[in-house]
Amino acid sequence: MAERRTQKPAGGPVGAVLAVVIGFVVVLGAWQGVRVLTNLGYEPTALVASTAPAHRAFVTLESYPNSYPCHGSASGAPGGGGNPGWVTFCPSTSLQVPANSLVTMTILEYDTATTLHNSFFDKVRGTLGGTMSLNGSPIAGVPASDVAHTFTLQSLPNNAPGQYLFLSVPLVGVASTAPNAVTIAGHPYPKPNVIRFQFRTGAPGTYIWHCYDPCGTGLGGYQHGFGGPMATTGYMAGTLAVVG
Ligand SMILES: [Cu+2]
Repeated sequence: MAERRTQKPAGGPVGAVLAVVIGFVVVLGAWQGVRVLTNLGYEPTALVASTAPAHRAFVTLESYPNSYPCHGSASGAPGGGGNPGWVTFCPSTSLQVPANSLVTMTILEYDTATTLHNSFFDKVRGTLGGTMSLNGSPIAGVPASDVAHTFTLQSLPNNAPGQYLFLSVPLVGVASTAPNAVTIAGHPYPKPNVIRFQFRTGAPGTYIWHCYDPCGTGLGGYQHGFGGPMATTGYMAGTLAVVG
């Protein structure tokens, strides 16, 4: 389980005023988030309607506990590739979206959780409204123990200031007891969690994205889980090309 920070209550009248102000900001923030997600829902109609068609993009990814759905086999046998047991994103980790655009991203999460090493990544960061929707409900974060993978997008070293981009969302795992519900590439999977969020792109450029959940193999201690698929583009790492 992740460590939880507890906050001491501030004492005296200053503390009381501060508490009211903080409470107001929290309520305002929550309202803003819900307002944005009311538009978002499953069809972000209002936000999309206010954005010219040329500047909208929709990206769908899936994440699986193994590689059968999207890695082929060199031997010609059905699916899985060289490491069928590796966790992976599908159908491709090479993404492309238009510059200066509103991107709506949907991720179908079929894997179970592995507790994060770093609870920075259990919060939603850098998306429109600071929120994402989980099966249609807006959330801003989850317990670190609920996370299966993260989708963390960032600039490459030496990107120009107009090409700075950072966002991270926790991809909530399905329950380990969830029954199988679908068959993909001949293999059974549970009903996925549907995660949706939006972000805006700026100037054309190349960006990278990565999972920061220790879902991989190899290494040990606090490095545990950061080898194998976590160290391989096409599995838990990819690129985002923003094109003009
Ligand atoms: Cu992962």
